[in-house]
Amino acid sequence: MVMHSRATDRRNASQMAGKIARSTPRPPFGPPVVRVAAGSSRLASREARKSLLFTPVRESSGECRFLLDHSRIVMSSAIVPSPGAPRPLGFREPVDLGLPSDFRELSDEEIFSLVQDIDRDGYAVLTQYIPHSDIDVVRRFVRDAVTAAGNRYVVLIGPTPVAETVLGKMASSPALRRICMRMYEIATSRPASDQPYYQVLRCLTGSSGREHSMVFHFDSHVLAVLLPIEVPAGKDSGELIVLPNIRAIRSRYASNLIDKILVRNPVSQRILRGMAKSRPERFVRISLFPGNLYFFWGYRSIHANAPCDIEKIRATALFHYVDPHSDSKLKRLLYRILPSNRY
Ligand SMILES: O=C(O)CCC(=O)C(=O)O
Ligand SMILES: [Fe+2]
Repeated sequence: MVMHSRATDRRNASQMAGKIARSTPRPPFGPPVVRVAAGSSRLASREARKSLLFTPVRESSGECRFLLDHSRIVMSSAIVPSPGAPRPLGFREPVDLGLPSDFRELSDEEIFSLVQDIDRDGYAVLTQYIPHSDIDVVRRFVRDAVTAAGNRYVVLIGPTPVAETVLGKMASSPALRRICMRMYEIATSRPASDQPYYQVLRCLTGSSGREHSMVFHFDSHVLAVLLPIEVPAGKDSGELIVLPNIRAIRSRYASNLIDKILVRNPVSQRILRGMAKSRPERFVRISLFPGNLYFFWGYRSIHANAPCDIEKIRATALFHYVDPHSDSKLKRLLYRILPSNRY
C-alpha cells in the first residue's frame, strides 16, 4: 500500500516506497494522563435511543451549545494515556525498537510537504492512509449509530464510543500523533502541545443532517484532521468547502471570539452561502474519499460541509488538535456562565 501526500502524489510512488524509512512508535515519556470529554457513553446501552436533551456539549467545531432534540449526541468519559507526551522541539525518532508499527510514519520531509500543501492549497491529503477493511468496520458502526438515533443526525464525541473501531486506534496512534505535532510545530514555530485531540464522529443524514450542512465556522483548534467514512455518491456528496487560511492564530481569546461572532451570525452565514453559490472559485471544494486523510488549518479557515442527499449517510471523523486558548480565563468564564454559548 502506498500512502502519500498530494505533493508526493505527483512523484513516482515506487520512488517514494523506497525512500520512506519505516520506524516504530517510541515509548511515551513518563506516564501522563489526559481527561477526555465528560458525560457517559450511551451508545452501547439501550439508552442509545434516548435523546440527551438540553445537555451542554461542545459541537464538532469545539464550540459549546445546547443540544436540539433532533440531534443525537453521545459523549464519552475516559482517562487515557496521552499518546503524544510532550517532547523537545526537534526531537527525532531514536532507533527502531522492533515494536509493531501502527499507521505509517511519515518522514519529516513528508510532513513539511503536508504543511506546504495546506499553506498553498488550503488542505493536504494522505491518500489511502486508513485501510479499507478498517473503514468497512467503522462504516457499519456508523450505520448502527444512525439507526439507533432514529435515522437522524448523530455526533459522537471523544474516544470511548468509537474505541473498538479504527477511530480508537487513530486516537492513540503514535504515528498520527507525531504527524500532528510536527505539523503544528512547523506551521506555528511553537512547541507541540500535549492536549488530547478533540475527537468527533459526525454522521449526517435526513433533514437534520441538512441543518448541519453549510454552517460556516472557524474551529477552536489549529489543525483539523478529517477521515471520511461514508460519502454519498452522486450530486449532493457533501464536499468540504473551505475559505483557506484567512486569519492568523489570535494571541488573545477575545479576538478569536470576535472572529467567531462575525462568522457565526445569520447575516454572515447568508452571505457566505450566497458567495459559495455565486463565487464558487473563491472556495476550495474538496471531494472526500473514504480512507484518505485530509488536513487543514481549521482555526484559520472558514469552512463547512456541503449538503448531502438526505436519503444517504455522510460520516466523517475529525481529530482537532491544539486549542490555542485553552488557558484563557475569559473562555473558562464564558463556558461557566453561558454553557450554551457557542464561542
Ligand atoms: O464534516 C466535515 O466535513 C467538517 C466538520 C467540521 O468542520 C468540524 O467538525 O469542525
Ligand atoms: Fe470545523
